[in-house]
Amino acid sequence: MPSLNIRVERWSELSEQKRTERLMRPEQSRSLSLREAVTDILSQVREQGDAAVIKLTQKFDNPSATQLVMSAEQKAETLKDLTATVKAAIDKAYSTITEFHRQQQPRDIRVETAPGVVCEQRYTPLQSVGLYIPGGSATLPSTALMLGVPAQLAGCPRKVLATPPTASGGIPAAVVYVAELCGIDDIILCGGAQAIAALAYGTESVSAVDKIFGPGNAFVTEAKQQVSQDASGVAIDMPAGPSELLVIADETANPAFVASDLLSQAEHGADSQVILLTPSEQLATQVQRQLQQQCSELSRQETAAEALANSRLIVTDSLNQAISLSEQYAPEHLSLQFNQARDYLPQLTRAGSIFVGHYTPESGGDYATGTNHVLPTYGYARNYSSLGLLDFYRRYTVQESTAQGLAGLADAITTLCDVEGLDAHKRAVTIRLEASS
Ligand code: HSO
Ligand code: ZN
Repeated sequence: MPSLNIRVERWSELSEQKRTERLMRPEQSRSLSLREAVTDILSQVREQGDAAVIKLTQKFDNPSATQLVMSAEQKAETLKDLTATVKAAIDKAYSTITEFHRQQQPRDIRVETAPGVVCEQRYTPLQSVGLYIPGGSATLPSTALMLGVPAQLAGCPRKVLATPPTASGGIPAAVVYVAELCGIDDIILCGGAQAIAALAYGTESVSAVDKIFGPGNAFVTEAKQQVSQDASGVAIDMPAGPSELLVIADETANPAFVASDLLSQAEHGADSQVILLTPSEQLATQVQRQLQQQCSELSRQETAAEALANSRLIVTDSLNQAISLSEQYAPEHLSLQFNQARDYLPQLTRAGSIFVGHYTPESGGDYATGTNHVLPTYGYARNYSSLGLLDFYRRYTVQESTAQGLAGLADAITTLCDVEGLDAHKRAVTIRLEASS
């Protein structure tokens, strides 16, 4: 294996410009040609429905595709490939993820805000949700769990899962099994922008959904963005991009553990980004050595090596400096490998998900600790939340006032109507005051 392109750098020795560069994400392609290609796919599906989706599926995934919805027979046939070991692993993950998400159930509230005036906040599950599971280089039954479990717990009446078929038309048995566990109504065998279009606009065989969830490649992400801004009225979960991991570690960390975590995210894709921040130069050098050694043993070593070329091993002046740089970067995953790491949690709030201590590998959260692995990337941990049960509901309000209640608020309302110059608004109040006096 060739030597990896990853250096140890001291933060204090970097110029201002280099510092900015070091905390920058790799360029995400939202090129004009990508945007146009996606717009074209969306309009084909909007105009020609199933015929367009099937044609695109034949072109990109399965040359002999003839229908979109997976039949009961196809599901049964696929499930024959499920081994007892994989089934047990999925059952375990299903149980921890369900445990954690069940506790996130929102509660309605009812408040008397003034005498005779009651306000309520209620939650209702989204009517129909579309769960997108990427295909491509890795099959992701874990992502199906991360979307299917909260959709099921929220009680969304219609749940559709879309995933691209292989060239021979199949999808992994593990994904079909997860779909059954989570009570998915239909599995749609298509991927890419055409799948997002089918979910957003509906076709003859797929009815349009209210919200689309799930990660995907640049086409899927671009399609989600475009449909969320057009007249379809569909919502999306979050802008999601390539995987990221930032590790903060000190001399108490095990360099082999740290390197294994960095590689676990690097193997996702050449555009993944992994960063180590440490006040210990010795640790940084040991991790560099470990990366070289462990990477050469991976089946996806080329992908991991490409991702490592975008990655950084940075020596900071102190643990506190590492913490403030992490807050600036706002990583998708943040791993804390130093003693008493929990004590630092109050200072670390800008991350999608935090992994505390030497024995909490990031990959634990990808599969089975119970947290959700659909997380904000690209610095969106500044202002977007990690996916959770609440994302499968919508929140709305109710208010009721008695005649006396309205009388008590009348001065405030009518004065503000005058300030805004809105007579009809004011009249709707005074007409009632007159009627009730
Ligand atoms: N780390 C990925 C999720 C994943 N890992 C799925 C393995 N399978 C993004 O959070
Ligand atoms: Zn992962």
